[in-house]
Amino acid sequence: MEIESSNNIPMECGFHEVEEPYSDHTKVVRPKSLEELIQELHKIFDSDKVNVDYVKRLMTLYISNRKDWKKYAKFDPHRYTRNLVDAGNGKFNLMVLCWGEANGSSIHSHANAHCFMKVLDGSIREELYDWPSEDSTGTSMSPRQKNTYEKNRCAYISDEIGLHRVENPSHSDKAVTLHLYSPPFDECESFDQRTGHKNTVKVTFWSKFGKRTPYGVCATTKEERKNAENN
Ligand code: CSS
Ligand code: FE2
Repeated sequence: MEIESSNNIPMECGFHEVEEPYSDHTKVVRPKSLEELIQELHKIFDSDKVNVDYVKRLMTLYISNRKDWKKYAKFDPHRYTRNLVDAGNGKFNLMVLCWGEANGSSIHSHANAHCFMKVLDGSIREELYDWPSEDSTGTSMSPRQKNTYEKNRCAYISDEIGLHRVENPSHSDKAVTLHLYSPPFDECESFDQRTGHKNTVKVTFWSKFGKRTPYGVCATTKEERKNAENN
């Protein structure tokens, strides 16, 4: 008769190396919904160290389902909109960006934040640029790389990688993207492609948590609110 023994269960030893959670991007589990994705993001960003590959993989694995995000998909006929989905306990902002046919951004930086961009619908074209140097002042900027991201793909950029311009290349279809910025920011720099000159610009929300932001109240920070009141 065989006696079941617990000897084959590895003993917890006080000195073995404990792997940091959320550090191995080959072990990411697919989130079944946007809600599950958000729950995971909260856990990951609870820690101060964030593994970029892990977050990118997690966002890629979520299979876009319109039902999950349609309440955030609010379009403006003239330009792309930014719609806040989750304020990430102050650690990150998660938002849905809605790009009408042929809508695009300016060339811009990301305020020292990590920027993850997942395509929820349509496709997105990105042009990557180097930061203009002192000697290049007054000359036009040309892209060093062009990427196209199809539905469910996830891109990543930071100020260390460079600047970019993002656009919906389609003249017949809309595009929707999910962006995570950590830490959150409310202004960034926008560049004039012809001269490389930059301006600081405020970024605002078209809606928050599915509700259209009332005029003059799109501010998230105290200072932003004060500015809005003074304008
Ligand atoms: N950074 C732009 C979108 S392209 S990543 C924005 O937040 O409006
Ligand atoms: Fe961007």
